[in-house]
Amino acid sequence: MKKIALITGITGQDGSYLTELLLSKKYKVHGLVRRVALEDKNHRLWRLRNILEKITLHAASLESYASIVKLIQKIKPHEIYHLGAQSYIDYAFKDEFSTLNTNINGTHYLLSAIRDFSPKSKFYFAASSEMYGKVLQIPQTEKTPFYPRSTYGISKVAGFDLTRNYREAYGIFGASGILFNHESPRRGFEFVTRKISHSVARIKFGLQKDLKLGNIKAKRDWGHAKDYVKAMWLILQQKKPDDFVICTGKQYTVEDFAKLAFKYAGLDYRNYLKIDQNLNRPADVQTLIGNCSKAKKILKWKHEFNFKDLVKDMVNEDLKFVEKEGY
Ligand code: GDR
Repeated sequence: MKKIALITGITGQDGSYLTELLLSKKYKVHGLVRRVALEDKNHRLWRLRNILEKITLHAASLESYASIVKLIQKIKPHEIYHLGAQSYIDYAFKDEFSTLNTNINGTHYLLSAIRDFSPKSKFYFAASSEMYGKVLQIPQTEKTPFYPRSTYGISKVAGFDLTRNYREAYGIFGASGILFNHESPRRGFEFVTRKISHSVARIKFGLQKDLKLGNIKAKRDWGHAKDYVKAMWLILQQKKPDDFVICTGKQYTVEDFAKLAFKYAGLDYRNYLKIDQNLNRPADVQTLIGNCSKAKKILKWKHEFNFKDLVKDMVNEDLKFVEKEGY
């Protein structure tokens, strides 16, 4: 019998790569999407356009417990990957209320529905390095205390704790991947790496004059999303549910990313990069770097793409994108 997976956030970067991975492993893949996404396929489902025929999408809402229960009862998934969330940090500052509501309640509704209607379903929670925020330890591991710096980070700590609590209190297979930043050509344009690679391509084709960034001294541990979705799958294939840091263990600044991206396009970043203080966040996460020894040992996971491979992939794909689409 084919394994059945349900993915929330299937239309996003990670959702699309995870779907491709699960299809290659012969899963039957279902996705929870907002009704508007089904009504506006070209715009909202672009990352899934080559595999739409192979998957089943269901209109439901992470804000409605009833719709989640109905879906879980109908599909009876073996594995649930909960990736759906309001995940853009700037927006979390602009709308704290909906970030907290959607992110915390969505996770809680899913866990509660699993406990009451599908207790054998394995549950993956997309936790985040944002939970470490103003870091209390370098590098960060599964044992590092959390110090979130935004409602987004706070909502992820709550989801992480809920997942652990359901595991301990009700025996649910609930596991979290604490994923550090992971990027790709499918990243949304609002995140800094895609903003950089897309702007570089636009500058190269004469569509844009400069690139405005905020805090370019922020340091991140950046990996490729294609590598990271493999870790999600591995986490649910273990005998026992557990939590894992997923990272590369290497750190670069936003400026390093920009410098290299311009270089790959044959441009000198000093001629184009401008600082705009308006892009600074009320509270930013200055430095993140993980240690994923546990994932290496237990999951046998390792990353394939290094920082240079990642920047090159994003710039090359955006050069092709801008040339083809003209924007
Ligand atoms: P992040 O990603 O907040 O780390 O969260 P983002 O790419 O938005 O920011 C990274 C760093 O770059 C600085 N920065 C800018 N950021 C954006 N978006 N735009 C700019 O112009 C800019 N200039 C400088 C930011 O201040 C920040 O320090 C991402 C999200 O995907 C989360 O959902 C996820 O949980 C974490 O990564 C791991």
